[in-house]
Amino acid sequence: MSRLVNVSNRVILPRAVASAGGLAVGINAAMRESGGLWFGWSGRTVAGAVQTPSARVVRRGSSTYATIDLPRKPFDLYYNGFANGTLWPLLHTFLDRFRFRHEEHEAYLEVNRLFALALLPLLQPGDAIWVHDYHLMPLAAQLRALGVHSAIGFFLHVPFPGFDVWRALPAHASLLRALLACDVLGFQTEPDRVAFVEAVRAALPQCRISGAGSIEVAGRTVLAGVYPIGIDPAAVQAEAAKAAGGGQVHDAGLGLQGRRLIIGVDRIDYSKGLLQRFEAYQHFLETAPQYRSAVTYLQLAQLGRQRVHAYSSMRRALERSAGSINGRFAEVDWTPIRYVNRPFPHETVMGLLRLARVCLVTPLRDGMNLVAKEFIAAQDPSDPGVLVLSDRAGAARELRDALLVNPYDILAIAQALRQALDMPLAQRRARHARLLQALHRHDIRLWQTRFVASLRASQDGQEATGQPLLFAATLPPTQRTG
Ligand code: ADQ
Repeated sequence: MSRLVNVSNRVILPRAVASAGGLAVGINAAMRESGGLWFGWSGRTVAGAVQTPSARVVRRGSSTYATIDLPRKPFDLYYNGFANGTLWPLLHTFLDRFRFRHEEHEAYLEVNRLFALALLPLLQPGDAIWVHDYHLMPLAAQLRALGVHSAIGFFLHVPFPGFDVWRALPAHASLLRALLACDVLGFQTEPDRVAFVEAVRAALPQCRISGAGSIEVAGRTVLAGVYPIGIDPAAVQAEAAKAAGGGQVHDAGLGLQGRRLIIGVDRIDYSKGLLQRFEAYQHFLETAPQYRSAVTYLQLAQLGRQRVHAYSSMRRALERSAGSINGRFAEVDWTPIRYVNRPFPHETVMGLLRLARVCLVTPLRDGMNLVAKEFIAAQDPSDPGVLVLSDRAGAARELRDALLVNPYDILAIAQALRQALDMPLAQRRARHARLLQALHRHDIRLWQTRFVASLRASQDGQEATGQPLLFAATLPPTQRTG
């Protein structure tokens, strides 16, 4: 079987200090499944003139990790500028945070070219190349320009917006054209795939689009499919149970002193709806005083992208909000909200999720959201907690038995929080059992095997298997009860 080559902006070596980020979780799982090569940035930048970096290669078991350092100035314009100042807000439909600067766009193309040049000598004939996420949209086209004929797939971990939003990007057509240098394009949900295909239809009229998700461009066929990312429920369950049995998580449990734990676990990002969530918690404490002193809200919020202004100002706003909630409601023996910026090992986070009676996952927009899935898997099935989930997260399409909320609706979140805390055990168990089934139906293994099968099928010129998955995808996003 041909070798799988994963490419992402950042490579995380196994057993590196825990890093928050769904992409790393996903690629690690893909590497465990099939071995192969993972290529990307090392996390280091270097001063001086731009030149083609050469990769540092490390082997661990059946996997090889190849990392490159990147020149500081273009890296900053590429990563903090175009990737996270332009594409991230655009793809999440936050046009008010979107900006476009020509020099950042040029640096983005330049860094993608450096990726392609550094990857080229590592490639072997017959490799299947899987490129991850919005940082590397032009990479396939750059590789083709260097003469690479291997099968190339691209998976977008974040949403794809409607064309009216996408076209705000001056380079919208050229980026679409670059993506069509791939053989397979993967999306988290059917609406993301449809939005992408519609953007191609509108911006590139020379492409022919068939109902089955094939796009014909210059005599080639590109498959646009849906591959919702999942987790390994059994592994999370085991990790959570182990972590809850001792150490830090056990101590945290004792520290609750019988109070029920409400938890949130996110990277600090305006897309995660943290400010609205804090406001909803404040409203909950105001309007349901009987819960004061009876609950503790723990929010793990890992810092990142601090060189992007929107992120540093979000951090300050969250500190102010948590401080003001505590100032207003705290008692000498009760802290309403514990807001923690420190990263924790994955196992500890899973253990804390298991301790919680309610998990608040309320992004304003999210490609999938793995925390929602991890929370379900981490629960004790005999006494499970309740998930309050944004209907604007990709995960809401599968996790219909969560309490679904509009993340902008503060009152609805506060109301769902009360409903979750009051939910009888029988209902919690029934919902949890159905949610767990949904996790097993679309786990991480299926994500990786379906995508790789599509990629290899395109390599063999066979019909690929990226048809949309129709779970609860067609149901309206209303809340179920019972
Ligand atoms: P992210 O936006 O990073 O991922 P998410 O899917 O929730 O979001 O994954 C975060 C991961 O990091 C989870 O495994 C979580 O446990 C971990 N994590 C988060 N905060 C942490 C903390 N404070 N300490 C330790 N670990 C923490 C992107 C997209 C998502 C998509 C994933 C995967 O934005 O929509 O689900 O990729 O495709």
